Amino acid sequence: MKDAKTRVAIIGGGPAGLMLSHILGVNGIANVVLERQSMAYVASRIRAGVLEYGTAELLKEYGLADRMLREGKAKNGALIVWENRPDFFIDLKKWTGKQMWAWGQTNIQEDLHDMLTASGAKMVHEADEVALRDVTGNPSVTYVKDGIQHRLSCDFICGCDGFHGPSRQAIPRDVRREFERVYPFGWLGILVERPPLENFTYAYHSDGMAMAAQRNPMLSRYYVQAPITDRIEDWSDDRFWEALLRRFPNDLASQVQTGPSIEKSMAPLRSFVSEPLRWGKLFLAGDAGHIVPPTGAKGLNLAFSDVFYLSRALCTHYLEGSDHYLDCYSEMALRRIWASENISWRLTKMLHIFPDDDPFDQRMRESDYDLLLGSEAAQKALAYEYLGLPFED
Ligand code: RFL
Ligand code: PHB
Repeated sequence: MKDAKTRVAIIGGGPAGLMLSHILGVNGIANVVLERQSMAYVASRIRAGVLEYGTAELLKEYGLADRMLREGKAKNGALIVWENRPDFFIDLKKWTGKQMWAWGQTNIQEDLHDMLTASGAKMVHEADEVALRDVTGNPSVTYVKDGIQHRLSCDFICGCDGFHGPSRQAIPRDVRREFERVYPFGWLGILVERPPLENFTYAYHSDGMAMAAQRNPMLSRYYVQAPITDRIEDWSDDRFWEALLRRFPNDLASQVQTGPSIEKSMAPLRSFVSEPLRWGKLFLAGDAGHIVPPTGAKGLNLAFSDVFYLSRALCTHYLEGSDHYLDCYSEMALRRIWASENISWRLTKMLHIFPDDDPFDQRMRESDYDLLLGSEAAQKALAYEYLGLPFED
C-alpha cells in the first residue's frame, strides 16, 4: 500500500471535479483528483451545450473563458415552436438584460484539463476500485492504479463522481433521502457536421418533442423524443431526419441542413435529488447529488453552481478559518438545485408527449403554453429561470 496525503480528495474528473480542483489550486489549497476513466474517454463524451449567465461568469473569473469568448456564441434566448400555435422566444435579453452562451461541455472539459496539467495539478486517471473510508472521522480514499494499492488521506472528500459513482452511497441509507421521477422516454441525439439553426429550438409536436442545438458554426446537435426502450440501431439517420423534420414547422424544417451523423446516443430522462449533500467530511457536488432531465439545459450549470458554493466553503475554511459556508453548503446548494429541478420538470412536462396522458393533461399542457404566449409576467419568470438564478451570498 502506498500512502499519500492531501487536503481535499476529489473523486471524479468530470466538469465538477476539474473545476473544483482548479479553483482550489488557484487558492493554494492542495487537492488530488481521482478519475476512473482515461482522459481520452472523458473528453469524448458529448453532453451539454448551453451555459447559463452565472456559469459563463464563473469561467471568466477563473481564466477559463478565452476560447468561449472567441469561438462560442452569446445568445439572447431560446425558441419554442408548437404545432398549430404561434412560436415563442424565451427572451433573456429583454427580461433580464443578460445573455447565455452556446459553448460545449467537451470544450470546457478540454480547457480545464489543459489548465490543470499546465499548473502541475494532481490528477490520477484510470484509478480503479476507488473507495471512501471513515468519512465522519479521519477520511481517506483508497484506490488501485496500475495494480498498486494507494491510500490518500485528506481533510475532506468531495464526491464529484456523477450519478453512478460511489460517493453518494457512502452516506448511510437511513440518513439519505432520495426524490425521483423517471420519465418513460429518452432523448435520441445526433451530432452532424452542418451549420446549425440560428436558435436553440424546442419543438412541441403530437409525435413527440424535437430539439435543435449547436456547438459551432459547422457542428449541430439535434434531438428527438423516443421511447426509452428503443435501441440506437433502431434509428437510422434517415429515420432520425424524417422524425425531426416532421416535428418542426415547415419554415424551420426547410432551414435544417441534414447530413450523416458523426455521433448518435440515447440519454434517459430523470429528475433526482439526494439530500443532504454533506455527511461528516464528505460533500457531494454535481450529478453525484442530483440529476435533471435535459429540457432546461440545467445539468452542467448546476454542477458549476455546486462547485461555486463548495469551493467558497473550502476556501473560507482554509483561508479565513470559518466553517460558516461548509455548514450551510448542503442547504444553500439544495435551494438552487430544487429551483432547477422545478423548471426542468415543468418544461419537460409541457414539451413532451407522455404515453399515459389523457385529454385533461393535454389541455393543461396547452394552457401552460398559452399562458406564456399571453402573459408578460409568465414570460419574465421563465426568462429568469432559463438564464439561471443568481448564486446566494
Ligand atoms: P459527470 O460529468 O458524470 O462526471 C463524473 C465523473 O466521475 C467519474 N467517476 C468515477 N471516478 C472515480 N471512481 C469512480 N468509481 C467513478 N465513477 C464515476 C466519471 O467517469 C466521470 O468522469 O458529472 P459532473 O462532473 O457532476 O457533471 C455533470 C454534467 O456532466 C451533467 O450534468 C450534464 O452533462 C448532464 N447532461 C446534459 N446537461 C445539460 O445541461 N445539457 C445536455 O444536453 C446534457 N446532455 C447530459 C447530457 C448527461 C448525460 N449522461 C449523464 C448520460 C447527455 C448525457 C448522455
Ligand atoms: C445541447 O446543447 O445539447 C442542449 C441544449 C439545451 C438543452 C438540451 C441540450 O435543453
